[in-house]
Amino acid sequence: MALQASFLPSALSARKEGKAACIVKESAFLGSSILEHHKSQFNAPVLRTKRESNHSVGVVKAQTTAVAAPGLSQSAVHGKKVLRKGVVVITGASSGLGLAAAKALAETEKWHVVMACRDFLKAEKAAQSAGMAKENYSIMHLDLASLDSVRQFVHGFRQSGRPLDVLVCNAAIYRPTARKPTYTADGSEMSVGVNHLGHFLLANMLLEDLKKSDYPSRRLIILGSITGNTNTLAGNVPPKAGLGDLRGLAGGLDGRNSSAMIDGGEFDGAKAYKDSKICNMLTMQELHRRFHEDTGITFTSLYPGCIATTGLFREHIPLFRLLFPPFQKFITKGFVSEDESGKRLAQVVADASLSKSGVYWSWNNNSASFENQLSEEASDAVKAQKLWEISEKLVGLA
Ligand code: NDP
Ligand code: PMR
Repeated sequence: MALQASFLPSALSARKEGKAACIVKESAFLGSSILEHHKSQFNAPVLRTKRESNHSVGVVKAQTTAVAAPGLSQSAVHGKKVLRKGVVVITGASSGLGLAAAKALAETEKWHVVMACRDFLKAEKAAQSAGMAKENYSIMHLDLASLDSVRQFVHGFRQSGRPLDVLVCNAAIYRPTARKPTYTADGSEMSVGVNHLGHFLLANMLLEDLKKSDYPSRRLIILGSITGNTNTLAGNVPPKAGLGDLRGLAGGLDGRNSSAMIDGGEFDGAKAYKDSKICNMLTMQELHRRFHEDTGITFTSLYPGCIATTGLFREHIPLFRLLFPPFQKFITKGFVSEDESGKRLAQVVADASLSKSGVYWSWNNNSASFENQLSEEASDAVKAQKLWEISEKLVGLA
Protein backbone atom coordinates (compact mmCIF):
# COMPACT_ATOMS: atom_id res chain seq x y z
CA MET A 1 0.00 0.00 0.00
CA ALA A 2 1.19 3.49 -0.85
CA LEU A 3 0.66 4.70 2.71
CA GLN A 4 2.76 1.98 4.25
CA ALA A 5 5.39 2.20 1.58
CA SER A 6 5.83 5.89 2.31
CA PHE A 7 6.45 5.05 5.94
CA LEU A 8 9.05 2.41 5.41
CA PRO A 9 12.20 4.38 4.62
CA SER A 10 11.56 6.77 7.50
CA ALA A 11 11.04 3.85 9.82
CA LEU A 12 14.37 2.41 8.92
CA SER A 13 16.23 5.70 9.18
CA ALA A 14 14.74 6.46 12.59
CA ARG A 15 15.56 3.08 14.07
CA LYS A 16 18.70 4.16 15.88
CA GLU A 17 16.90 6.75 17.94
CA GLY A 18 15.82 4.57 20.84
CA LYS A 19 12.20 4.90 22.00
CA ALA A 20 11.18 7.04 19.07
CA ALA A 21 12.31 4.35 16.70
CA CYS A 22 9.79 1.88 18.11
CA ILE A 23 6.94 4.24 17.43
CA VAL A 24 7.93 4.95 13.88
CA LYS A 25 8.78 1.36 13.15
CA GLU A 26 5.40 0.15 14.34
CA SER A 27 3.66 2.71 12.19
CA ALA A 28 5.33 1.23 9.16
CA PHE A 29 3.51 -2.03 9.65
CA LEU A 30 0.29 -0.95 11.30
CA GLY A 31 -0.45 2.11 9.18
CA SER A 32 -2.40 4.69 11.14
CA SER A 33 -2.06 2.85 14.46
CA ILE A 34 0.45 5.58 15.18
CA LEU A 35 -2.53 7.81 16.00
CA GLU A 36 -3.43 5.61 18.91
CA HIS A 37 0.14 5.16 19.95
CA HIS A 38 0.68 8.81 20.72
CA LYS A 39 -2.25 9.43 23.03
CA SER A 40 -0.19 9.80 26.17
CA GLN A 41 2.43 11.94 24.49
CA PHE A 42 -0.14 14.44 23.26
CA ASN A 43 -1.28 15.02 26.80
CA ALA A 44 2.10 16.21 27.96
CA PRO A 45 1.88 19.98 28.56
CA VAL A 46 5.28 20.71 27.05
CA LEU A 47 4.26 19.06 23.78
CA ARG A 48 0.93 20.80 23.69
CA THR A 49 2.64 24.18 23.87
CA LYS A 50 4.86 23.18 21.01
CA ARG A 51 1.97 21.98 18.85
CA GLU A 52 0.03 25.17 19.35
CA SER A 53 2.84 27.17 17.83
CA ASN A 54 2.83 24.90 14.77
CA HIS A 55 0.26 26.70 12.70
CA SER A 56 2.39 27.60 9.74
CA VAL A 57 3.18 24.96 7.21
CA GLY A 58 6.70 26.30 7.03
CA VAL A 59 7.27 25.14 10.59
CA VAL A 60 5.61 21.79 10.05
CA LYS A 61 7.59 21.14 6.90
CA ALA A 62 10.85 22.12 8.55
CA GLN A 63 10.12 19.67 11.34
CA THR A 64 9.10 16.82 9.13
CA THR A 65 12.23 17.27 7.07
CA ALA A 66 14.30 17.15 10.22
CA VAL A 67 12.78 13.88 11.44
CA ALA A 68 12.31 12.39 7.98
CA ALA A 69 9.02 10.69 8.84
CA PRO A 70 5.59 11.64 7.50
CA GLY A 71 3.54 13.86 9.82
CA LEU A 72 6.04 13.53 12.64
CA SER A 73 7.71 16.36 14.52
CA GLN A 74 10.37 16.18 17.20
CA SER A 75 9.89 17.17 20.84
CA ALA A 76 12.43 19.74 21.90
CA VAL A 77 12.78 18.18 25.33
CA HIS A 78 12.97 14.41 24.94
CA GLY A 79 13.89 14.00 21.31
CA LYS A 80 10.77 11.82 20.84
CA LYS A 81 8.87 11.74 17.57
CA VAL A 82 5.31 12.96 17.90
CA LEU A 83 2.51 13.27 15.40
CA ARG A 84 1.73 16.88 14.50
CA LYS A 85 -1.79 18.16 14.91
CA GLY A 86 -4.01 16.90 12.09
CA VAL A 87 -5.92 19.43 10.02
CA VAL A 88 -9.51 18.54 9.16
CA VAL A 89 -11.89 20.61 7.05
CA ILE A 90 -15.56 20.05 7.93
CA THR A 91 -18.24 21.63 5.77
CA GLY A 92 -21.39 22.80 7.56
CA ALA A 93 -19.75 22.72 10.98
CA SER A 94 -21.98 25.51 12.29
CA SER A 95 -24.66 23.14 13.59
CA GLY A 96 -25.78 19.57 14.16
CA LEU A 97 -23.44 16.74 13.26
CA GLY A 98 -20.70 18.94 11.81
CA LEU A 99 -20.49 21.05 14.95
CA ALA A 100 -20.60 18.02 17.25
CA ALA A 101 -17.77 16.34 15.31
CA ALA A 102 -15.75 19.57 15.27
CA LYS A 103 -16.15 19.77 19.05
CA ALA A 104 -15.20 16.12 19.59
CA LEU A 105 -12.07 16.46 17.44
CA ALA A 106 -11.02 19.84 18.87
CA GLU A 107 -11.31 18.45 22.41
CA THR A 108 -8.70 15.80 21.70
CA GLU A 109 -6.15 18.61 21.11
CA LYS A 110 -4.83 16.46 18.26
CA TRP A 111 -6.85 18.20 15.57
CA HIS A 112 -7.21 21.67 14.16
CA VAL A 113 -10.70 21.95 12.70
CA VAL A 114 -11.33 24.25 9.78
CA MET A 115 -15.04 24.97 9.96
CA ALA A 116 -16.13 25.63 6.36
CA CYS A 117 -19.40 27.51 6.79
CA ARG A 118 -21.70 29.84 4.91
CA ASP A 119 -22.50 31.95 7.99
CA PHE A 120 -19.32 33.06 9.72
CA LEU A 121 -21.00 34.64 12.75
CA LYS A 122 -23.24 31.64 13.36
CA ALA A 123 -20.21 29.35 13.17
CA GLU A 124 -18.18 31.50 15.57
CA LYS A 125 -21.03 31.59 18.09
CA ALA A 126 -21.56 27.85 17.74
CA ALA A 127 -17.88 27.10 18.31
CA GLN A 128 -17.81 29.35 21.36
CA SER A 129 -20.92 27.90 22.90
CA ALA A 130 -19.59 24.40 22.26
CA GLY A 131 -16.58 25.44 24.37
CA MET A 132 -14.03 24.92 21.59
CA ALA A 133 -10.64 26.44 22.42
CA LYS A 134 -9.59 29.12 19.93
CA GLU A 135 -6.34 27.44 18.94
CA ASN A 136 -8.20 24.28 17.92
CA TYR A 137 -10.37 25.72 15.17
CA SER A 138 -10.67 28.36 12.50
CA ILE A 139 -13.61 29.41 10.39
CA MET A 140 -13.54 29.92 6.64
CA HIS A 141 -16.37 31.03 4.41
CA LEU A 142 -17.89 28.43 2.10
CA ASP A 143 -21.25 28.57 0.41
CA LEU A 144 -21.79 25.30 -1.40
CA ALA A 145 -24.66 26.86 -3.35
CA SER A 146 -22.05 28.70 -5.42
CA LEU A 147 -19.24 27.01 -7.34
CA ASP A 148 -17.34 30.30 -7.28
CA SER A 149 -17.49 30.23 -3.50
CA VAL A 150 -16.11 26.66 -3.55
CA ARG A 151 -13.20 27.79 -5.74
CA GLN A 152 -12.58 30.80 -3.49
CA PHE A 153 -12.61 28.59 -0.43
CA VAL A 154 -9.97 26.30 -1.93
CA HIS A 155 -7.86 29.31 -2.86
CA GLY A 156 -8.25 30.80 0.63
CA PHE A 157 -7.44 27.50 2.28
CA ARG A 158 -4.24 27.18 0.27
CA GLN A 159 -3.34 30.78 1.13
CA SER A 160 -3.72 29.93 4.82
CA GLY A 161 -0.69 27.67 4.49
CA ARG A 162 -2.21 24.78 6.43
CA PRO A 163 -1.81 21.25 5.16
CA LEU A 164 -4.99 19.22 4.56
CA ASP A 165 -5.17 15.81 6.21
CA VAL A 166 -8.90 15.03 6.26
CA LEU A 167 -11.88 16.49 4.40
CA VAL A 168 -15.42 15.92 5.65
CA CYS A 169 -18.22 16.75 3.20
CA ASN A 170 -20.98 17.13 5.78
CA ALA A 171 -23.13 20.16 4.94
CA ALA A 172 -26.61 19.53 3.57
CA ILE A 173 -30.03 20.98 3.14
CA TYR A 174 -33.38 19.20 3.20
CA ARG A 175 -36.45 20.92 1.71
CA PRO A 176 -39.34 18.50 2.30
CA THR A 177 -42.09 21.14 2.20
CA ALA A 178 -40.87 23.07 -0.84
CA ARG A 179 -43.44 23.08 -3.62
CA LYS A 180 -41.12 24.58 -6.19
CA PRO A 181 -37.41 24.09 -6.72
CA THR A 182 -34.93 26.79 -5.80
CA TYR A 183 -31.58 27.06 -7.53
CA THR A 184 -27.93 27.56 -6.77
CA ALA A 185 -25.95 30.50 -8.16
CA ASP A 186 -24.99 28.21 -11.02
CA GLY A 187 -28.58 27.29 -11.83
CA SER A 188 -28.90 23.73 -10.48
CA GLU A 189 -31.66 22.55 -8.15
CA MET A 190 -30.59 23.54 -4.63
CA SER A 191 -30.56 20.23 -2.69
CA VAL A 192 -28.49 18.33 -5.24
CA GLY A 193 -26.52 21.50 -5.99
CA VAL A 194 -25.42 21.98 -2.38
CA ASN A 195 -25.32 18.41 -1.11
CA HIS A 196 -23.72 16.83 -4.17
CA LEU A 197 -22.39 19.23 -6.83
CA GLY A 198 -20.76 21.76 -4.45
CA HIS A 199 -19.11 18.93 -2.55
CA PHE A 200 -18.12 17.16 -5.78
CA LEU A 201 -16.13 20.20 -6.88
CA LEU A 202 -14.69 20.75 -3.40
CA ALA A 203 -13.60 17.11 -3.07
CA ASN A 204 -12.01 17.06 -6.52
CA MET A 205 -10.08 20.28 -5.92
CA LEU A 206 -8.94 19.39 -2.41
CA LEU A 207 -7.84 15.93 -3.49
CA GLU A 208 -4.65 17.62 -4.67
CA ASP A 209 -4.07 18.99 -1.18
CA LEU A 210 -4.78 15.64 0.47
CA LYS A 211 -2.23 14.03 -1.85
CA LYS A 212 0.39 16.51 -0.64
CA SER A 213 -0.26 15.90 3.05
CA ASP A 214 2.44 14.03 4.97
CA TYR A 215 -0.03 12.89 7.62
CA PRO A 216 -0.04 9.11 8.18
CA SER A 217 -3.75 8.61 7.47
CA ARG A 218 -5.41 10.94 4.98
CA ARG A 219 -9.15 10.65 4.55
CA LEU A 220 -12.01 12.03 2.49
CA ILE A 221 -15.41 11.45 4.04
CA ILE A 222 -18.83 12.14 2.51
CA LEU A 223 -22.00 11.85 4.57
CA GLY A 224 -24.52 9.34 3.30
CA SER A 225 -27.80 8.23 4.82
CA ILE A 226 -30.14 5.34 5.43
CA THR A 227 -32.94 7.18 3.62
CA GLY A 228 -30.98 7.06 0.36
CA ASN A 229 -30.71 3.27 0.66
CA THR A 230 -33.79 1.38 -0.48
CA ASN A 231 -32.51 -1.86 1.09
CA THR A 232 -33.76 -0.51 4.46
CA LEU A 233 -37.21 0.16 5.93
CA ALA A 234 -36.36 3.87 6.29
CA GLY A 235 -35.31 3.95 2.64
CA ASN A 236 -38.71 2.65 1.61
CA VAL A 237 -40.67 5.51 3.14
CA PRO A 238 -42.05 7.50 0.18
CA PRO A 239 -40.82 9.33 -1.75
CA LYS A 240 -38.11 6.76 -2.45
CA ALA A 241 -34.69 7.78 -3.70
CA GLY A 242 -33.90 6.95 -7.31
CA LEU A 243 -31.65 8.50 -9.94
CA GLY A 244 -33.19 6.79 -12.97
CA ASP A 245 -31.01 7.26 -16.04
CA LEU A 246 -29.71 10.62 -14.75
CA ARG A 247 -31.37 12.52 -17.60
CA GLY A 248 -32.32 15.51 -15.41
CA LEU A 249 -28.80 15.82 -14.06
CA ALA A 250 -27.38 15.59 -17.57
CA GLY A 251 -29.59 18.57 -18.44
CA GLY A 252 -28.15 20.55 -15.52
CA LEU A 253 -31.18 20.34 -13.17
CA ASP A 254 -32.10 23.81 -14.34
CA GLY A 255 -35.86 23.36 -14.30
CA ARG A 256 -36.18 25.02 -17.74
CA ASN A 257 -34.57 22.93 -20.44
CA SER A 258 -34.48 19.93 -18.15
CA SER A 259 -36.21 18.72 -15.02
CA ALA A 260 -34.99 19.94 -11.61
CA MET A 261 -34.87 16.27 -10.55
CA ILE A 262 -32.03 13.90 -11.37
CA ASP A 263 -34.34 11.25 -12.80
CA GLY A 264 -36.16 13.82 -14.94
CA GLY A 265 -39.40 13.66 -12.91
CA GLU A 266 -41.60 16.21 -11.15
CA PHE A 267 -39.95 18.25 -8.42
CA ASP A 268 -40.14 16.68 -4.96
CA GLY A 269 -38.03 18.30 -2.25
CA ALA A 270 -37.80 15.22 -0.02
CA LYS A 271 -36.80 13.01 -2.95
CA ALA A 272 -34.22 15.55 -4.13
CA TYR A 273 -32.48 15.24 -0.74
CA LYS A 274 -32.53 11.44 -0.79
CA ASP A 275 -31.26 11.45 -4.38
CA SER A 276 -28.42 13.74 -3.31
CA LYS A 277 -27.45 11.21 -0.63
CA ILE A 278 -27.25 8.44 -3.27
CA CYS A 279 -24.96 10.79 -5.22
CA ASN A 280 -22.82 11.28 -2.08
CA MET A 281 -22.46 7.52 -1.54
CA LEU A 282 -21.77 6.79 -5.23
CA THR A 283 -19.17 9.59 -5.33
CA MET A 284 -17.32 8.14 -2.35
CA GLN A 285 -17.09 4.75 -4.09
CA GLU A 286 -16.00 6.27 -7.39
CA LEU A 287 -13.28 8.26 -5.56
CA HIS A 288 -12.18 5.01 -3.96
CA ARG A 289 -12.01 3.21 -7.32
CA ARG A 290 -10.18 6.05 -9.04
CA PHE A 291 -7.74 7.20 -6.40
CA HIS A 292 -7.32 4.91 -3.42
CA GLU A 293 -4.71 2.56 -4.82
CA ASP A 294 -2.46 5.29 -6.20
CA THR A 295 -2.77 7.77 -3.34
CA GLY A 296 -3.40 5.65 -0.23
CA ILE A 297 -6.15 8.12 0.73
CA THR A 298 -9.08 6.55 2.58
CA PHE A 299 -12.49 7.33 1.07
CA THR A 300 -15.51 6.59 3.24
CA SER A 301 -19.16 7.39 3.80
CA LEU A 302 -21.39 6.84 6.80
CA TYR A 303 -24.84 6.82 8.26
CA PRO A 304 -24.35 8.37 11.69
CA GLY A 305 -27.77 7.36 13.07
CA CYS A 306 -30.97 9.37 13.12
CA ILE A 307 -30.02 12.73 14.67
CA ALA A 308 -33.62 13.83 14.86
CA THR A 309 -32.97 17.12 16.65
CA THR A 310 -30.70 18.89 14.14
CA GLY A 311 -31.37 21.88 11.91
CA LEU A 312 -31.78 19.52 8.95
CA PHE A 313 -35.50 19.41 9.68
CA ARG A 314 -35.89 23.19 10.04
CA GLU A 315 -38.14 23.43 6.98
CA HIS A 316 -40.37 20.54 8.01
CA ILE A 317 -43.83 21.21 9.47
CA PRO A 318 -43.89 21.92 13.25
CA LEU A 319 -45.82 18.72 14.02
CA PHE A 320 -43.10 16.65 12.35
CA ARG A 321 -40.39 18.41 14.34
CA LEU A 322 -42.32 17.72 17.54
CA LEU A 323 -43.01 14.04 16.89
CA PHE A 324 -39.92 12.98 14.96
CA PRO A 325 -37.48 12.77 17.93
CA PRO A 326 -39.78 10.65 20.18
CA PHE A 327 -40.77 8.52 17.16
CA GLN A 328 -37.12 7.75 16.47
CA LYS A 329 -36.26 7.33 20.17
CA PHE A 330 -39.08 5.05 21.23
CA ILE A 331 -40.46 3.42 18.07
CA THR A 332 -37.66 2.87 15.57
CA LYS A 333 -34.88 3.12 18.20
CA GLY A 334 -32.78 4.71 15.47
CA PHE A 335 -32.33 7.96 17.44
CA VAL A 336 -28.88 9.22 18.23
CA SER A 337 -27.93 12.41 20.08
CA GLU A 338 -25.90 15.13 18.38
CA ASP A 339 -23.06 14.45 20.82
CA GLU A 340 -23.00 10.74 20.04
CA SER A 341 -23.22 11.30 16.29
CA GLY A 342 -20.31 13.74 16.56
CA LYS A 343 -18.22 11.07 18.27
CA ARG A 344 -19.09 8.64 15.47
CA LEU A 345 -18.01 11.04 12.75
CA ALA A 346 -14.86 11.86 14.75
CA GLN A 347 -14.05 8.12 14.73
CA VAL A 348 -14.33 8.04 10.95
CA VAL A 349 -11.94 11.00 10.83
CA ALA A 350 -9.36 9.78 13.31
CA ASP A 351 -9.68 6.20 14.49
CA ALA A 352 -7.07 3.75 13.30
CA SER A 353 -9.71 1.01 13.26
CA LEU A 354 -11.80 2.90 10.69
CA SER A 355 -9.07 3.45 8.13
CA LYS A 356 -10.38 1.03 5.48
CA SER A 357 -11.27 2.72 2.19
CA GLY A 358 -14.49 2.29 0.21
CA VAL A 359 -16.59 1.59 3.30
CA TYR A 360 -20.05 2.87 4.30
CA TRP A 361 -19.89 2.89 8.10
CA SER A 362 -22.84 2.47 10.43
CA TRP A 363 -23.22 1.79 14.16
CA ASN A 364 -25.35 -0.73 16.03
CA ASN A 365 -27.42 0.01 19.14
CA ASN A 366 -24.34 -0.47 21.32
CA SER A 367 -22.57 2.20 19.29
CA ALA A 368 -20.19 -0.33 17.74
CA SER A 369 -19.20 0.50 14.17
CA PHE A 370 -19.66 -1.96 11.31
CA GLU A 371 -19.31 -1.99 7.52
CA ASN A 372 -22.84 -1.58 6.20
CA GLN A 373 -24.32 -2.76 2.90
CA LEU A 374 -25.43 -0.13 0.42
CA SER A 375 -28.55 -0.61 -1.70
CA GLU A 376 -28.19 -1.92 -5.25
CA GLU A 377 -28.49 1.57 -6.72
CA ALA A 378 -26.19 3.21 -4.17
CA SER A 379 -23.49 0.69 -5.06
CA ASP A 380 -23.99 0.61 -8.84
CA ALA A 381 -20.51 1.13 -10.31
CA VAL A 382 -21.79 1.94 -13.80
CA LYS A 383 -24.09 4.61 -12.43
CA ALA A 384 -21.31 5.96 -10.25
CA GLN A 385 -19.11 6.44 -13.30
CA LYS A 386 -21.90 8.11 -15.27
CA LEU A 387 -22.70 10.35 -12.29
CA TRP A 388 -19.01 11.28 -12.07
CA GLU A 389 -18.76 12.20 -15.74
CA ILE A 390 -21.94 14.34 -15.75
CA SER A 391 -20.97 16.02 -12.47
CA GLU A 392 -17.50 16.84 -13.82
CA LYS A 393 -19.11 18.70 -16.70
CA LEU A 394 -21.60 20.53 -14.49
CA VAL A 395 -18.93 21.87 -12.12
CA GLY A 396 -16.55 22.81 -14.93
CA LEU A 397 -13.93 20.11 -14.42
CA ALA A 398 -14.43 18.53 -17.84
P1 NDP B 1 -27.82 20.60 10.08
O1 NDP B 1 -28.86 21.33 9.33
O2 NDP B 1 -27.76 20.74 11.54
O3 NDP B 1 -26.38 20.96 9.50
C1 NDP B 1 -26.18 21.19 8.15
C2 NDP B 1 -25.05 22.15 7.96
O4 NDP B 1 -24.90 22.39 6.56
C3 NDP B 1 -25.28 23.50 8.62
O5 NDP B 1 -24.07 23.92 9.20
C4 NDP B 1 -25.62 24.40 7.45
O6 NDP B 1 -25.24 25.75 7.62
C5 NDP B 1 -24.76 23.77 6.37
N1 NDP B 1 -25.16 24.22 5.05
C6 NDP B 1 -26.38 24.18 4.48
N2 NDP B 1 -26.35 24.76 3.28
C7 NDP B 1 -25.07 25.15 3.06
C8 NDP B 1 -24.40 25.82 2.02
N3 NDP B 1 -25.06 26.25 0.92
N4 NDP B 1 -23.09 26.07 2.13
C9 NDP B 1 -22.42 25.70 3.23
N5 NDP B 1 -22.99 25.08 4.27
C10 NDP B 1 -24.31 24.82 4.18
O7 NDP B 1 -27.99 19.06 9.64
P2 NDP B 1 -27.29 17.71 10.17
O8 NDP B 1 -26.22 18.03 11.10
O9 NDP B 1 -28.37 16.79 10.57
O10 NDP B 1 -26.69 17.15 8.81
C11 NDP B 1 -25.33 16.97 8.59
C12 NDP B 1 -25.13 15.85 7.62
O11 NDP B 1 -25.58 14.62 8.20
C13 NDP B 1 -25.85 15.99 6.30
O12 NDP B 1 -25.01 15.60 5.26
C14 NDP B 1 -27.01 15.01 6.42
O13 NDP B 1 -27.41 14.53 5.17
C15 NDP B 1 -26.36 13.94 7.25
N6 NDP B 1 -27.30 13.06 7.94
C16 NDP B 1 -28.13 13.57 8.90
C17 NDP B 1 -29.01 12.74 9.54
C18 NDP B 1 -29.93 13.23 10.59
O14 NDP B 1 -30.71 12.41 11.10
N7 NDP B 1 -29.92 14.51 10.96
C19 NDP B 1 -29.09 11.30 9.21
C20 NDP B 1 -28.18 10.90 8.18
C21 NDP B 1 -27.31 11.75 7.59
P3 NDP B 1 -26.15 26.81 8.45
O15 NDP B 1 -25.84 26.52 9.87
O16 NDP B 1 -25.63 28.11 7.97
O17 NDP B 1 -27.56 26.52 8.08
MG1 PMR C 1 -37.68 7.70 8.96
C1 PMR C 1 -37.18 1.83 10.79
C2 PMR C 1 -36.34 2.71 11.11
C3 PMR C 1 -36.26 4.10 10.62
C4 PMR C 1 -35.13 4.83 10.68
C5 PMR C 1 -33.79 4.39 11.24
C6 PMR C 1 -35.40 6.10 10.11
C7 PMR C 1 -34.45 7.11 9.95
N1 PMR C 1 -36.73 6.14 9.74
C8 PMR C 1 -37.28 4.92 10.03
C9 PMR C 1 -38.59 4.54 9.79
C10 PMR C 1 -39.62 5.37 9.37
N2 PMR C 1 -39.48 6.67 9.04
C11 PMR C 1 -41.00 4.99 9.21
C12 PMR C 1 -41.57 3.60 9.48
C13 PMR C 1 -41.67 6.10 8.78
C14 PMR C 1 -43.15 6.21 8.43
C15 PMR C 1 -43.94 6.62 9.59
C16 PMR C 1 -40.73 7.14 8.68
C17 PMR C 1 -41.02 8.44 8.29
C18 PMR C 1 -40.05 9.43 8.09
C19 PMR C 1 -40.26 10.76 7.59
C20 PMR C 1 -41.55 11.41 7.21
N3 PMR C 1 -38.69 9.26 8.33
C21 PMR C 1 -38.08 10.39 7.97
C22 PMR C 1 -39.00 11.32 7.51
C23 PMR C 1 -38.27 12.49 7.15
O1 PMR C 1 -38.71 13.54 6.71
C24 PMR C 1 -36.81 12.21 7.35
C25 PMR C 1 -36.17 12.18 6.01
O2 PMR C 1 -36.45 11.36 5.18
O3 PMR C 1 -35.23 13.07 5.79
C26 PMR C 1 -34.61 12.97 4.53
C27 PMR C 1 -36.77 10.83 7.96
C28 PMR C 1 -35.74 10.06 8.44
N4 PMR C 1 -35.91 8.78 8.93
C29 PMR C 1 -34.72 8.32 9.37
C30 PMR C 1 -33.73 9.32 9.16
C31 PMR C 1 -32.29 9.19 9.50
C32 PMR C 1 -34.36 10.38 8.59
C33 PMR C 1 -33.74 11.70 8.25
C34 PMR C 1 -32.49 12.08 7.82
C35 PMR C 1 -31.72 11.55 6.67
O4 PMR C 1 -31.92 10.52 6.09
O5 PMR C 1 -30.80 12.20 6.38
